[in-house]
Amino acid sequence: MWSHPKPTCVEHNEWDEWSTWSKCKGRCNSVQERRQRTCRVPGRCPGTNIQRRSCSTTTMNFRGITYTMFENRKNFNNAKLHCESINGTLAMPKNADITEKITEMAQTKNNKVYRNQFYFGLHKQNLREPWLWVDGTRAGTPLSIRGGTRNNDLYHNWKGVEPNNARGDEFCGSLFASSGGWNDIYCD
Ligand SMILES: [Ca+2]
Repeated sequence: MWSHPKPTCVEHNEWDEWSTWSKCKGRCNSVQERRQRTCRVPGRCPGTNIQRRSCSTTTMNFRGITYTMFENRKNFNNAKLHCESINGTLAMPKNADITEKITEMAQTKNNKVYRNQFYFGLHKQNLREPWLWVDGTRAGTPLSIRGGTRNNDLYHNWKGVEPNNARGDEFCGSLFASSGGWNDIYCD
């Protein structure tokens, strides 16, 4: 017996390769990134030359907790309210393992977010008050901090000279996507 081989097909078109994805741009819940490609021979390029996709969220499960990273900018209070509206809280990385996982999540998608920092569940009322997690428990501060209350036996991951209160009203915690280090930053 003999039968014909099956065909092998190649799709002919004249598209160049896709560009890399752009930076995330947009407002509120419509932040998008895009990529594009060019057609070498007009009329021989089926499909679209621009693709867009949402930048909105990245999700991860770790030790029974679901962490979601939102890439749409919000001030601290609105970020906190948003987490509460989906029956959660701002993330509280109370040990190195969680900090590491959250940092991985921040890096998987991009380093494209505004100033490459994410709010998480750490804040203080004013200069003299201690750093608190959003569940009301205390977080650590380094020995070198001026003012405030020192809690050196508690875990912290402040980066370098942080918390430095550089702007005078840096009472909310943010995480550098690049390193996982913490920074004190303004809340609005
Ligand atoms: Ca700072």
